[in-house]
Amino acid sequence: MRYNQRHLTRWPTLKRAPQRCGWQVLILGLCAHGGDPGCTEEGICQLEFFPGIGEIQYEGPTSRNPMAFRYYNASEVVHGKPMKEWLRFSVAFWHTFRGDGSDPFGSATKAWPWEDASLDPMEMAFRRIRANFEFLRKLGVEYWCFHDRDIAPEGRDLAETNENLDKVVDLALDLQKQTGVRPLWGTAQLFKHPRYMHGAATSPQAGVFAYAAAQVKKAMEVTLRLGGLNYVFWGGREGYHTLRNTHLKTELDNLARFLRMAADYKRKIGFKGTLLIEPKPQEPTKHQYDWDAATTIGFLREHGLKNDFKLNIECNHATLSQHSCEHELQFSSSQGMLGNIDINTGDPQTGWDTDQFQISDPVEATLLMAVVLRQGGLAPGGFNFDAKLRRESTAVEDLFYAHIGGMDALARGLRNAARLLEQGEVDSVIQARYSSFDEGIGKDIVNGKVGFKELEKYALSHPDPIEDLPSAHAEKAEIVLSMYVQ
Ligand code: XLS
Ligand code: NI
Ligand code: NI
Repeated sequence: MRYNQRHLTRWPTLKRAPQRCGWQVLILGLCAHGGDPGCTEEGICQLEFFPGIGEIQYEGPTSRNPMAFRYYNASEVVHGKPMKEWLRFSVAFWHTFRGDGSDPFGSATKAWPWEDASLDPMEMAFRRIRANFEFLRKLGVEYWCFHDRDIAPEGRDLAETNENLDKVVDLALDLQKQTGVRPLWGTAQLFKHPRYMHGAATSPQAGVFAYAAAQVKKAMEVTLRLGGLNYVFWGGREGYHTLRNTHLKTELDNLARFLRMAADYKRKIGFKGTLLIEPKPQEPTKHQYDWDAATTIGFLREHGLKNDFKLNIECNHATLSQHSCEHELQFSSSQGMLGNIDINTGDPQTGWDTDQFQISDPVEATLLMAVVLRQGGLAPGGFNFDAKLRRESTAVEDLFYAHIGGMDALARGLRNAARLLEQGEVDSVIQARYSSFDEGIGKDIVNGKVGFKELEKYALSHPDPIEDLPSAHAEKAEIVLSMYVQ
């Protein structure tokens, strides 16, 4: 999008006189790749995409400053670890640096200062990468997530596309070295290009399967090169529009073949990160095979892939599949399969993947963080903000407000969840409810000492259990929870 007058007035970055900018010279002063106009050879930085915004500070819960953290204090130890280790926040490159506000009913609304349609696509790619690292540094976030195609443009053929990706990755690697930032995960975009209209790994065309495999191979290699900690598979087109033209079993078997090849290749190149599958029930397809956590784990078990993959649970996908995010986390965690969270929220009135920042629901944040604390954290996974601004939020400050709000909500949830676990009150309510399995016949059931015959004998010789069936105290349990939500 062309840099228009309105934004030049508001963000006069490109018109400012060059200035020395300390540490930013390191970040923004790299000129080695593609002749980016961002700086001179003397390391004078001309490009700053978020001028006037410094590093975001922690000011505590009484602060009235929306540009400060009220709950997130990166180094503060909560429940035995610094907050940043529990939370491991990541910025999603596609939403933050490629999101333009367009939707199926309207065109782009944002005119971000790094976009300049007069530049060649590779120069544009370099500018976005620089903007990403400036944003991460100012926000105090140490991880980022990307799709291959949102960081680098496609070339004339796959070979040129791979070269483009390598050049952008070279720049990202330089900037990473200076900042210590790493990818939380990388992924291949197998849903946007029309070649994937029938699916990628589940396409009825073998050539498309092969192309998708080549794309994932390359995306895994660059994720490894960048020191990425995980690699994600989201099957945006792995599903169907109608069963009238779909061979369900062939598609599912091919999906399993594809994932097995990916796991084999991971071992071959020595990528130590976790492979993650991100369930989503529908959108863009009517039915996606990785419907929810239970379906996905069942599929992995069926195909002997359970030890090679974990899940990346996205909250808005959880609600699209008619679950709560807490349910999806608890279910995955109970199977030892919770690897990462794409943190966002949906809108109950809208009913699609609105990918909103979860800013104002401390109850949900507390419940999610309780699952994470109970399993001892998410590492090497973390919380990726797979979330975008509303279409009408068009100022660059909004990118900061959104992420600050999202980070603070989870930090608040973390503080609450830590108290909740440390006091043990909620857990003891649950434990008490199942205490009949700790002794007597309950213990025998758990230990496999009895079968139907022994249980019938027990039932015939004991009073009907209805006589002392305890209350579930559901409302009391909610009151106890509410005592911990601050
Ligand atoms: C879309 C997905 C996508 C994945 C990465 O709904 O959430 O953004 O996280 O491909
Ligand atoms: Ni996601
Ligand atoms: Ni999503």
